[in-house]
Amino acid sequence: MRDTPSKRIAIVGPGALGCLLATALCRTEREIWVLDHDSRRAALLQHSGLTLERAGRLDHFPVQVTADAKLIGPVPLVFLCVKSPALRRTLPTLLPLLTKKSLLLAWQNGIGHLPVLSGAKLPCTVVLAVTSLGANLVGPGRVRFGGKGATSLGFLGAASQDAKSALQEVAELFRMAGLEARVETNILAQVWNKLLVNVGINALTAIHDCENGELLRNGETLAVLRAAVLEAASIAQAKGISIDPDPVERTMAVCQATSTNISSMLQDVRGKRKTEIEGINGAVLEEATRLGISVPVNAALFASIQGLEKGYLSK
Ligand code: KPL
Repeated sequence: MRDTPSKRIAIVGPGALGCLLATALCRTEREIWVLDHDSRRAALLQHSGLTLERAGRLDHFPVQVTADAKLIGPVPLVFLCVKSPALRRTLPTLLPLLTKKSLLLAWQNGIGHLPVLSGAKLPCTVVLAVTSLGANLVGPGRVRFGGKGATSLGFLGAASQDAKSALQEVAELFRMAGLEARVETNILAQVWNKLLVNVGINALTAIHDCENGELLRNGETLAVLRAAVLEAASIAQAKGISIDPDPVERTMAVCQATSTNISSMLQDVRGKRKTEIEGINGAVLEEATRLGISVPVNAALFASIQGLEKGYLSK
């Protein structure tokens, strides 16, 4: 028998992170539904389920997968795991899932999604989820664990007392699923802390077609990583955002912790998809231009990825 809808969680987008979170949450007694805009893939995953590869082990998880949000219906918890370029077209399709009591957790990298979410007239409460978990999609519905990482959760805008209690329960649910999670009052600082990591890792791994850990083993890439992160940190400081100290060391630590991971941007480039570059190095460049600060390394990384995208998207 199916659980009541109040136990249902909808995960939007069966990409690497969406699949990883779905498989982790299958360990709780919640009913996991995956919403996929691609109805053929949805039918395939509904039939074959999701597979997690971790430490040489394969675990299989049957989940409900559909392309029709109405089949899922209103749920208390929605994980929005599509990449930021797909956000605008995805938000209107979520309306059947959302009520004023729903929490919508947005997992996008960078900062490009913030104005889109703030400007969307959604009936629910929006939560930003910032994670350094690593995940690689190795086939439809098949995800390889790419490294442990903590997740920070915090509200995009004002939140009611009920929403605050619901978010504490989400953090508890994460712990039950074996994931590290905490609720933050200043989530914007965490968004920028993560942005700085993505600024240093994502474009460089995509340009050099290498695993995250490789950036540490090459003097040249390490110098670019350092310069890009320091430029972005200077923008955060100019904006009065209280990022954590030592952003370069933190970025290097993430490279180490996810050393065999293929960054999400490299996965996108290999899959010939639009990347999140506009919301990462592109957003740093945009903020810098507004502030009249020069960020040549971020500008060069932005231009290189746009060049790669142009090569395969125009075909
Ligand atoms: O967030 C990531 C990504 O690939 O987008 C990191 C943390 C760099 C892991 O690969």
